[in-house]
Amino acid sequence: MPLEAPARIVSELTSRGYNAEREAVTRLAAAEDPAAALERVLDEIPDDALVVRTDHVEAVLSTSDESAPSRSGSGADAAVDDDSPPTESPPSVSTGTVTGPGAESAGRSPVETKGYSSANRSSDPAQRSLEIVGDMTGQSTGTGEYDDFVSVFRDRLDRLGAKLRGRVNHRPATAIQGMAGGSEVAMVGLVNDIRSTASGHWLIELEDATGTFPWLVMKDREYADLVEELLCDEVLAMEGTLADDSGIAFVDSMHFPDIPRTHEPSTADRHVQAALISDVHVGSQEFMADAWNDFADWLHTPEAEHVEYMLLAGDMVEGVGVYPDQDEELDIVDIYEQYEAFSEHLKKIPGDIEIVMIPGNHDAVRLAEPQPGFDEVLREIMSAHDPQIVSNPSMVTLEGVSVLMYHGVSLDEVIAELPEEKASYDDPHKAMYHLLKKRHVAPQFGGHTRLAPEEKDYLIIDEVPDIFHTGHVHKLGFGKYHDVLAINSGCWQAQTDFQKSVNIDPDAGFAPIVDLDTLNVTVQKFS
Ligand code: D5M
Ligand code: FE
Ligand code: ZN
Repeated sequence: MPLEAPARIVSELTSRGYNAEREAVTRLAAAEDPAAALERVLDEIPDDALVVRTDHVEAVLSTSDESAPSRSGSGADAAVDDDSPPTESPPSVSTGTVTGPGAESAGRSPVETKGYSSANRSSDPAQRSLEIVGDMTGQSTGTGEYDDFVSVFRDRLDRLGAKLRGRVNHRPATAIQGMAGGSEVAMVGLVNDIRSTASGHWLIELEDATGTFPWLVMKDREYADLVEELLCDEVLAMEGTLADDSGIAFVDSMHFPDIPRTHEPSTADRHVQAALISDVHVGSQEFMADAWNDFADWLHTPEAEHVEYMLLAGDMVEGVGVYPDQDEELDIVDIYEQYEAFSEHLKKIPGDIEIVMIPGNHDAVRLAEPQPGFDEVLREIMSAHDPQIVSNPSMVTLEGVSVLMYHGVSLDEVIAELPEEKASYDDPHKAMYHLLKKRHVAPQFGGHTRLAPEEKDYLIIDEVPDIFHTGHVHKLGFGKYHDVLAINSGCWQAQTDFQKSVNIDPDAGFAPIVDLDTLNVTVQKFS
């Protein structure tokens, strides 16, 4: 087996029971004869060593002719000296206010070719900071009883309502009914029902802890356009004028919990990057192993030296029985074997990259959201790379930059319910903007998105994140909403028969890379 490519070296080492430092792998890849060098390293490594370290490799290379990295002809050179994997713009990528792939290839400084000295590597683990802020794993109290539904909606109304109550002079639903016709009124509530009237106006029923009250949006008012964005069960405030009989109010304005325009994102103090990916789907016949291996190889090159974090937003494996007839497209039919295979692919990622992962709807955790992180058995299977395994959704902070990770099942719903120009599969980040505006990752209950009622609503976007990362729709798109960077990562699965039947053309084999010091995004393509 040729061993020029770092990913193959990692596979070889892990198959023999070793993890390896990133630099150790890079040096092996650069040796004159990587396979021979690897054998010698394994011969000479202490018996109790579990990790192949750079000094193990150095010791071997410095006592042999293999010390000089070969500068021509070898595959390792191709991986390092070439102008990196192609970085072209996927058709659906919106560059928005973010540095797009085009800008990246034009303005990028030359690829580092100074050799393999560790001085060129930025990763000093001591400088890292990764904090898990929100993870509901182990916190689930839900029993699925009626009371849980009452408490989760009460919590939602309380906490999202708190973001609105200072902005309007609100009254409870029951108090509004008793006010004089013609009064100016306001209410904070959950959207209970949205109906169009025979004359083309909109009737929106809001519910609070005291009861419900109907609000009428006239079709010619400027706010009529916003009605198309509303989802049942979201929390908002309405202001308006009571009708003469006080039985209904005419809407003058609508207010959403939203991201304050004053939000200023935090950034890292040094140049450090994170790869944001999702939807690997190992076990599917369409899993793109070659693209994944190219990605893993690239992470071992100096061009990727600043990539110190990798966030995986769900659908690690294809799963079993997720959709009808899915078994016809499975490459691995056993769910545990799928995770074993995924784990092998994960091991190819440099060992010094910090990984955080949340589950998705194809993963072997409960389907209803919030989804707790993987159980002990699966954690054990995936333990080699020591990833942080947290719930869907979760908030993590990377060197001061907060990232809300959510798999994204509700995006299907947002895209289905909203008009094309406001949310579409081609611009998945715009669908994400609506979740940010509603400050909730899955507002609508009872549709596609299965929700598990808990005492607390874990799906509320309580703190404003600096980055919002989702996946699921297998489309790449990113942009900024009130200075929050929204990124929907693509996938590592080629088009499935189902996707073909509904004309979904996935963005497969792309890795968006975020500069944590500037929140600029570049896209690496591996397919
Ligand atoms: O979802 C990938 C995307 O494709 C997401 O937008 C849902 C959609 N999808 C895929 N298969 C189906 C079926 N069988 N029914 C409905 N929607 C589907 P993923 O979570 O990766 O399957
Ligand atoms: Fe997926
Ligand atoms: Zn999914």
